[in-house]
Amino acid sequence: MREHLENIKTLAKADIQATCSEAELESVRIKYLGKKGLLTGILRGMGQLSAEERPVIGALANTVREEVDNYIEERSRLLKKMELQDKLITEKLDVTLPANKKSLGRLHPITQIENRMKEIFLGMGFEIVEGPEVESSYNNFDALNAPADHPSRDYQDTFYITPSTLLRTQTSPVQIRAMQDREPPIRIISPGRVYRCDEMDATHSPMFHQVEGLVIDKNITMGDLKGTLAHFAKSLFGKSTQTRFRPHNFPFTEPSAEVDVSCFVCGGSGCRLCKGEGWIEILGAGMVHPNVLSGCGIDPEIYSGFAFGVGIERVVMRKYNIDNMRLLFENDLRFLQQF
Ligand code: 2NL
Repeated sequence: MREHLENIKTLAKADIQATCSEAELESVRIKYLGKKGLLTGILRGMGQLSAEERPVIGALANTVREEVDNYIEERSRLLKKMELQDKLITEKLDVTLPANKKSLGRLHPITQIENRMKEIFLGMGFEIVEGPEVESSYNNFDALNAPADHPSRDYQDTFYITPSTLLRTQTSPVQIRAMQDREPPIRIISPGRVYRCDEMDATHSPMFHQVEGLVIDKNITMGDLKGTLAHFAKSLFGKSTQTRFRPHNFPFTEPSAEVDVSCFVCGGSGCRLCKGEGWIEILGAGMVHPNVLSGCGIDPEIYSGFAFGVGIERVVMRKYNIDNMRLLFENDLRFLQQF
């Protein structure tokens, strides 16, 4: 019996040392110390022993039981310690790793340039005025001295809503409203969306953006127009930018001009951007036609004024050397994130 108990102790010790987890250890505990366990069985069978043997074997069995119990506890402590160490290694957190960058987003290049233009004109004392994109054909054409047969009035070129309402083809009607409503002096710019019946291609879009400007006062001359646009060009493209006026014709201005700026890449010597010209066209401008003034209730004998219009997309494309207008409207972040 003594030998049997010693064997059980040795076996239990080996079993305990072979366990790798608390769960395994628990099943070993049940195998030896559980209700139907090997040691429990022996302690239960003590009654069959002789009176001399009983206390000796009983004491030994209890010692073995205590020893097995101690082994289990010792093993349990070790397993817990190993488990913790394992966790510390596998669940290691490197707090020095750089955090995931949160992208802040930015303004669309058209909005950026529009804001810059507003800033420049605000600096010269202009007021920003906005107006409706759905306009009367009177404000969009008649008030601007467009003859009845002017090609821009054509249904092919303008989005009409009814014969007398349309999507504005420029922001001039905003300035017409200002002249109808106010007394000079007037010094305003009107930025916004405009619409023309054009197929989307590399240089056209049925919707684009414009900033128009208007100054009406006594003694306003072409000199004021040139000075204003020269300052605008230098502010937008750099101090050394030169401005050139070429004669042109608009129904709403007389005289009229197309305005070029010296190429901001080559400075005027000729390069790929300006196609060897040294100059880049960015504006249309002129002195407000007397018919336009009188049509809005302003006496052209007392007042004179200048007006100009600039397409924002065109400036953005020139400034950043973008060869396809579609890129500005596709909202591909890989493109937009460059600005
Ligand atoms: C262009 C450039 C221009 C105007 C717009 C204007 C507005 C009023 C009266 C007179 Cl209320 N003119 N705007 C003047 C010259 C040019 O736009 O290339 N347009 C086709």
